[in-house]
Amino acid sequence: MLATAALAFGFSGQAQAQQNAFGLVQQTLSNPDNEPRPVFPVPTARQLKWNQTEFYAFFHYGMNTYTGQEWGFGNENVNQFAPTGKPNPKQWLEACKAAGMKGGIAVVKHHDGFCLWPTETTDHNATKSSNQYAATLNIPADFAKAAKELDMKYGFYVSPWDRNSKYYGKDIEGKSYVRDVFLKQCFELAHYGADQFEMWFDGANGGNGWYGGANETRKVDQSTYYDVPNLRDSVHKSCPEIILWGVGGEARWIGNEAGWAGETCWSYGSGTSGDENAWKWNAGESDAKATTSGWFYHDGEGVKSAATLFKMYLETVGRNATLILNFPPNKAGVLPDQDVTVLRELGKMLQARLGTDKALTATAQVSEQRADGQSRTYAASNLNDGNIDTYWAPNDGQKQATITLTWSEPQTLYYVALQEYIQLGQRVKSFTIETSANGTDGWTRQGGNITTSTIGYKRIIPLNGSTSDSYKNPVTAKAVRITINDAKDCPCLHTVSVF
Ligand code: FUL
Repeated sequence: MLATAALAFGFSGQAQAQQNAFGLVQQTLSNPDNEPRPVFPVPTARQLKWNQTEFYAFFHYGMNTYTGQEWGFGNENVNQFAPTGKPNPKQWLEACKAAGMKGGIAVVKHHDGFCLWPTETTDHNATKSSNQYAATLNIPADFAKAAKELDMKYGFYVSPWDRNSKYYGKDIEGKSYVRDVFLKQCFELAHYGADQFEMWFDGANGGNGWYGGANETRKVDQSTYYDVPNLRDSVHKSCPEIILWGVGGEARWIGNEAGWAGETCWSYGSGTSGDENAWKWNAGESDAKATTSGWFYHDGEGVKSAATLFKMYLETVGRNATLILNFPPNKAGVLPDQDVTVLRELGKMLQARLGTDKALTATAQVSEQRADGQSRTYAASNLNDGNIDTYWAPNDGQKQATITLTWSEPQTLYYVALQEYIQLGQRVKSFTIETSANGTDGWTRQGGNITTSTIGYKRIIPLNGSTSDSYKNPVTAKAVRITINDAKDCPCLHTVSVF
């Protein structure tokens, strides 16, 4: 007798389990869409969505804004938190939206343990300050509301390390810091919006602090202390799309705070380049300061130029990392005018340089495309149809390929951007970009000495080979050719853009 049972599989439709004539169970994987086999690791749905946020803001605001510290000790008097105006998260986010950012993360508790919302977990919080704007302050509520109004993504930075709490690293009086303070704070924050995209858990950990007056040094083992698996599962129940960054283990620190990722950058492993052979998806996020001194606002704070920030963008978002760029609100709880101006300039620069995709008007051709499936094709035109859900791929095992975009008239070109269909894994290991003035021959390699190895979620190559001076000496060409020289398996790209 033949028994059939359908099993749900993540990728290629269904697996059929069948008993053969000898009574043994055979499994055949049906793949009606003829999709390429995945190259593991692959991102979870929430990791993919998080990656699509690309460029977002960081706002360091809190007790340190008023004490001039970067790492408060935890012994501050709550009255030192003294805004000179009503803190206005909508103004922060609005200014960053003008720069093309898609969201923001607000620091609502830094290492000093001072919380910017009415929490049940500690009296070291803003609402205990006698300042007129503090009593009713609730940054998470206002921030979430503003983000929704502006159609931006949002999330919170809550420091695991707490230099104020007497329970930190020491379970006393029947209380546990992790259970009764930290996890509770995370759950309180989770309730400020089910659609949060990231919760930021800094790695700075243990050391000296006030700790309720003990004034000593306490160390914890961060790999076990914070009960991360429990935290992750519980927060995901309220906020299914949230990525728990850093200590949370769902996205990684890019390894520097200077706003650059490696030219080679794998979405697994650690550091600036990742590790081609690591087993767990762990895409990079680059955290960088847009201003000239601290993460928090300090008197005399300057701001970097739009040109410097544009370079950072190319070296992070353009190298398969996300960019979280810090703009610290000042003592009045708003972004200073100079920051707002630079953000506007940056937005204009991004729009002028990377805003109009010339690939959309080109004809795309490829060296090979795999056979159509029932509801998918793998045609070259999927690369420039403006749709991130369609992709091109050659046959399984085919690790070399070319993609050519041709225009009927010569084009002035500065950048090429490539995007892999990472749902099936990060695959490309080496590629080259060439242009042709007449569209058929005289192919010239572009991109100077830039290492054109990985692509990943997104790679942007300035054709003149310079990230610091990329909008200079454009190429005039009727065709662009991308050659994939090597990949882990057949390459799968959903978009080629040319600017
Ligand atoms: C670091 C922290 O120690 C800094 O104060 C800041 O918050 C930065 C973004 O992360 O590790």
